[in-house]
Amino acid sequence: MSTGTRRVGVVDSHTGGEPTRVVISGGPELGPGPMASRLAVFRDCFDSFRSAVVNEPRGSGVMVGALLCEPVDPASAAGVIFFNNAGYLGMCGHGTMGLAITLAYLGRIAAGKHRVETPVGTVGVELSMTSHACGEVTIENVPSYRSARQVSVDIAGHGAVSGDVAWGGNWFFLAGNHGRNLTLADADGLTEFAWRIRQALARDGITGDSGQEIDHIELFGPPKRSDADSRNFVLCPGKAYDRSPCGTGTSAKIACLAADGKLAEGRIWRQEGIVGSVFEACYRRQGAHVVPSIKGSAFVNAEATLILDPRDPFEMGIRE
Ligand code: PYC
Repeated sequence: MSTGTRRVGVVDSHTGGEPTRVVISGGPELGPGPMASRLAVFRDCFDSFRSAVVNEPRGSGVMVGALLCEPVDPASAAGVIFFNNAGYLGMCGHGTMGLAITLAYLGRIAAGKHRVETPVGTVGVELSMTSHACGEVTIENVPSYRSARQVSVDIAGHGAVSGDVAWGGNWFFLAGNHGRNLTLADADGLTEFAWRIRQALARDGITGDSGQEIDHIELFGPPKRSDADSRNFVLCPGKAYDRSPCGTGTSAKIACLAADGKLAEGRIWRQEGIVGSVFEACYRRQGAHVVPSIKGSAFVNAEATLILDPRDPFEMGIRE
């Protein structure tokens, strides 16, 4: 091994088919501030580390990274910053479930309720006694809300598509009447279609609050499973689609259902994702917002040491 080689400890898991790679050692030192300011340090000073962990040849477009951090509040179980092939995420629902099951695997948390600090707020995680057997984790997400109802955008080669704009820890455009069949076999076609929606939103200046980019597109259709209420296809910022039903996307969905009076407080919504996994969601009200609880299953599937060798031309991953 050459001088300057770095070793990075990771634990991989998947939540309903969507991977999470938690960096448990060897990550950059980001200082003591809240997760939002540590994210800024990560992005400004150590972005190549993000690429090294999730991009090819070690990772892929679908991989979501999670940098495990010391929390600000010692009562929290952990702090975390989520990232992917394109950049950084405010929150990540499947990733928080993956982090919780990883911390349990490492013996750092036990069954019960815990708090995890993220760049967009502190979230709750709950592991049951049986979590080790069935991988079940419930997260209580940041307050979520719909900011705009049925906004219409013209999609090249398709026509108008209307959808809601909502916050669930990331910004989403949620469309139901799009005329597409949500099948895994058509993942490429759905990806191109959702990407055109994202481009049209940017072109028309349609954003989340304070001009924040809507970087997640969520299409809905009828469920295939008899135990689900709806099926979705979620396109993430780096053009990979979420294999899980998307925790922040499901939060945004129930915020919209609540705003339309279609889902009462405490009632269960079962969201099926494009590969057939399901998240179970409900909410409690908090002023004008809803606080979503999302339950899914996550499993650890690898524990590894990444080798960052300065002789390797792709030491820090393949980047644009
Ligand atoms: O589960 O919130 C989520 C998520 C966001 C991007 C990928 N998964």
